[in-house]
Amino acid sequence: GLTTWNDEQEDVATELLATLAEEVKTGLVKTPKRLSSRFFYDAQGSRLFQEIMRSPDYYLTRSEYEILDTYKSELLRHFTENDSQAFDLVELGAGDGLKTKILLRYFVEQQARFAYAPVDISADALDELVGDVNRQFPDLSLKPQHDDYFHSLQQLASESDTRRVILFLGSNIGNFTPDEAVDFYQQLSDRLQPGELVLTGFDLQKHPAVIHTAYNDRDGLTKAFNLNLLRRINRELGADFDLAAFDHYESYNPENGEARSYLVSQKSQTVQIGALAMTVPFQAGEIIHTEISRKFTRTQIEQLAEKTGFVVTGWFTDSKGYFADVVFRK
Ligand code: AVJ
Repeated sequence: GLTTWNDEQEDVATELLATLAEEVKTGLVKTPKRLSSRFFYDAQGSRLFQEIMRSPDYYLTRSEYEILDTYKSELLRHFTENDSQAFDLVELGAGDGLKTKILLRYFVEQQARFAYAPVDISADALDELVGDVNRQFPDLSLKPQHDDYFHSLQQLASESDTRRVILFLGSNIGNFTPDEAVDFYQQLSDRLQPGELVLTGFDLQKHPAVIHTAYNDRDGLTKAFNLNLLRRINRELGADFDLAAFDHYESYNPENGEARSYLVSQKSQTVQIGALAMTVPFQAGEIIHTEISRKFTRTQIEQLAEKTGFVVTGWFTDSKGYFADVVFRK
């Protein structure tokens, strides 16, 4: 019933808070200091990310939007195996689902037989998405899940009566290290049955300046998004980070395709983290590494599929060739 569902959601929230504490405790004593980007998405962080997606400098969302809109009918043919088969659309890291709604609308219009199962680490983003999808597509069957990728993968049954199509859009894959990415697809591969699919949005390597600007936008949205992590730690762990004493810095290394976000301490200072009884010293100019956003080559993507037991059966790019949505078939 509803109570059970709410209890489960609360357990997830409690668990996420525990992992934030753990992350802060271990990450801020490392050299260099680090925090994980998975904690960006509290209510305010999710809102800031929505603003980033509308920024003229953050090309990723527009590129992927163009791809999904252009190739929605071809994607549906992939998803139904050309045979109007029923399927479950499981979306990992659904966020506000803006791009996915292009597909949902078209699939509903085409009377495809499918259910939508969005998974997201942000309860706020998920609530909004569920309300929105219910209003726009009242007849669509919805199975939302508040969780992180790791747990949701573990919950993915190794057998299902309905064909599953996993969506992992928006270059969320970019947050993984190369090893984590292999591990992620390996776990998916282990749980999917032959013929089941994964559609992933990969940001492609391109002129380094284009990438650098996307994470250093003119309106300071990425900066605010990055700094919000400190505000969250202040609120949830009783810390006293002075946000004005930290700056945002982005690096892009075109040799390995890694964009990295950092917070930079503007002065020598000490931060107290009440809930952890912890004192964290910062030197002037010292950094906290907060995010990796990896960019891929086509060869890397094909190798990733091959290494983890998938076959690339679809490759869709936008008109600028900035981004690719790629179908992996188990
Ligand atoms: C949501 C992980 C795809 O890495 O591009 C946007 C998050 N970080 N601006 C990305 C983000 C800074 C975004 N992902």
